[in-house]
Amino acid sequence: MKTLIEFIHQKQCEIPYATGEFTQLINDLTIAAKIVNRELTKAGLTDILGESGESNVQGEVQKKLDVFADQHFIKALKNGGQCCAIVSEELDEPVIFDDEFSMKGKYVVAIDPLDGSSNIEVNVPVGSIFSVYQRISPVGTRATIEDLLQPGVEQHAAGYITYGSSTMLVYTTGKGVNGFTYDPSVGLFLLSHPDMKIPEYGAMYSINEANYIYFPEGVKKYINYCQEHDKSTNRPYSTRYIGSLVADFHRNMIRGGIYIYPGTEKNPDGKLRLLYECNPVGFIAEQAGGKATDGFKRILEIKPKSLHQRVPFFTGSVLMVDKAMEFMSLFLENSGRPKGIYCDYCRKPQEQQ
Ligand code: P6P
Repeated sequence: MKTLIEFIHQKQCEIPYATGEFTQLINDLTIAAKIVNRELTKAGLTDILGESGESNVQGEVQKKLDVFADQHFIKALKNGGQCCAIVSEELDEPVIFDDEFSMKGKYVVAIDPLDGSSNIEVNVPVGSIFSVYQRISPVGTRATIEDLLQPGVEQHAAGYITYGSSTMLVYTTGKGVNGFTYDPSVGLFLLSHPDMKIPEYGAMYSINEANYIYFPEGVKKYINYCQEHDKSTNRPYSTRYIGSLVADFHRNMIRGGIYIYPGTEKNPDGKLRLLYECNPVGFIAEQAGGKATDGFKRILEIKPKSLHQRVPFFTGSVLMVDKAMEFMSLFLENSGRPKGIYCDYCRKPQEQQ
């Protein structure tokens, strides 16, 4: 079995910027992942469960493990010296290092340190998600907000760690997707899933149907399409929704399927964050032969306007995402907005908009 570092060194020639710094950065991320994994596996036994008493920028109550994971990813990236700035789901403001060592870092990182953490106390898989960009601002200076607001097409790497029945690192540097399973007995990530590809079709759709009445008409019609068992084609759809993006997406990576978190009447831009959820997962999806859109356009081409910007998210098997997009395009208002999505703004008479 090939270790992660052996794999990166072997691929070094294929990755133009895979200098030692890049290998170091990926290694820094895995150090934090190992520490988070250790705490997760004993979460039920130590006083690490429960709430930190704080809330994050999402307004979500932070679990103690959220804060723990955030602190360790930031510490690992700072100690490694390759990263000059971080945007994290857990922090309102970006971390922009101003020590000389860190300002020489070539990369900036967007992270969701512990996605799906509300599932921890019920022992459901959670994940960490990361997205890596080369900085735009000069090396040796303090990073700027422009370094962090780059579109997804500029990512140099993206990955997730899924803390499930086994802990896996899945990542891409734009040359395909590879999966590594963690062996705690030796403390190493070992290549277990080389050159991962999402099946172009699958039988699973993942969406929180409790929000059905608030979905755009196109999403409702797509769900109905999945549920209609057409005897001639015998479409064998099932629905699986874990409530943990990384776990739902990883299943779709292996078996095929679609994950949808659409805009709703209450939240027209949906729930998921562009920088540290949709861009990295979308990069992996595309590199594995899948697709990632907001229902209409490619996620990776969206120019971020703010660090914690939300976007509707449709990702997974290419033919399933295409079918869902077909329904989204069929049901549009004259304004071009998806039918069935309203917000206070667009409810106002036209002259006020
Ligand atoms: P809901 C977790 O909070 C998360 O960001 C994703 O991991 C997950 O797919 C989604 O939100 C669950 O959201 O509204 O269905 O509970």
